[in-house]
Amino acid sequence: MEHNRTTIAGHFALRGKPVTAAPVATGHINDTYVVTARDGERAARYVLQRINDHVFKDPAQVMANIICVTEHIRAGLSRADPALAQRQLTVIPAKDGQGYHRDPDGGFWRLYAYVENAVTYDTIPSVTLAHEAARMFGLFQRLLRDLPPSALHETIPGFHDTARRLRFFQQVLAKDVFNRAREASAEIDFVLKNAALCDVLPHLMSTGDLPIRIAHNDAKINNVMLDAATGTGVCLIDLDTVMPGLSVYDFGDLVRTAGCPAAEDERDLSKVTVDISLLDALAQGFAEETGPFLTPGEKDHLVFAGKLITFEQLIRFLTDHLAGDVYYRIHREGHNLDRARTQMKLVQSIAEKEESMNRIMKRAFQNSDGDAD
Ligand code: GN1
Ligand code: MG
Repeated sequence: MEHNRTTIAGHFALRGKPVTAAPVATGHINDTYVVTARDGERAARYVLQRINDHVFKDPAQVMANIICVTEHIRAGLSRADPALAQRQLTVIPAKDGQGYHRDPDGGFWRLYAYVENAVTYDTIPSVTLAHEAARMFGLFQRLLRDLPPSALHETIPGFHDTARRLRFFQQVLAKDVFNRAREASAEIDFVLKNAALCDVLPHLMSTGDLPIRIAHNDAKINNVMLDAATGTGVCLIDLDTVMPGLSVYDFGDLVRTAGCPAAEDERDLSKVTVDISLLDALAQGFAEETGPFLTPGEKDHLVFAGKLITFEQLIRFLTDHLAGDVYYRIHREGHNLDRARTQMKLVQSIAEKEESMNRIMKRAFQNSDGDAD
């Protein structure tokens, strides 16, 4: 059912009266609107989102996580960089004090203050911004080091359990309800042949080489806001999946989305290759913040995680294509298959360049101040 978005926004403790709510076409999961509220002469902007409760089964837990993490980050920054602390994502509570509002149909809505004078990029525009984006994900890890992972709910269980994703893929493939497997046979074969990739990180978690930390878990390039004028990092957004995880997942998603200049759904696969100068910038930016505390096991698996997270994303897009596009919002027929093909090409490119990429990572961590090794 359609809901009047300005009325929904009026249920939150914002300043003034919401007058407009314009849809924003971004993200594959939630519905997003920019709300303008007027208070006499003054106008302020907010971001209103309807949380997808098919994907997030317990939106109240999602909001509890986000409030916990944003408050922790703001407190952590308040002394070192008070101006930056002011520009962090801020949840505006509902008038009843909750972190969300429920509409009459039971839908969950939330409101954030709009982060002004900041931009996001769907593809990476320069090595300078790649460095800064990776530094921001590193800073995120650093600021959350003293928050125990157990403080957060696991809002989507097994989110980066690639073996579980693979099992689900196999179930969907066995049914092939839409008869789409035939045209995707190359991608299906690739997934099945590379299944062993799924087992590497779980083993290292069990030996303690990869500690559980708080991770963003959706570390796409367009989830970092950069100052519109200077390009300096402002904050991370889309904190829905912030929960216990691995630091290498976040770097891995950066390799996927910022280590290659092409879009996630680029159809010209000749453009889908790892750019070593971008990888170098990502490595340096991430090492700058995390060098002093990442374990040797983590440092050694950052590039592998790039391959794995891209492989996982291949599995997820391909599964959704076979299942009839039920999870990711699509904008054209075959969109999920296109996305899957792009991921497959990128996995192949990472595999080809893996050794030189690992050398770059090693150098970046050796050069970062306070290296603990
Ligand atoms: C989804 O929220 P959005 O659209 O940025 C997905 C991520 C995927 C990503 C692929 C909760 O993220 O895991 O990596 O699409 N989020 C969820 O672009 O499934
Ligand atoms: Mg998301």
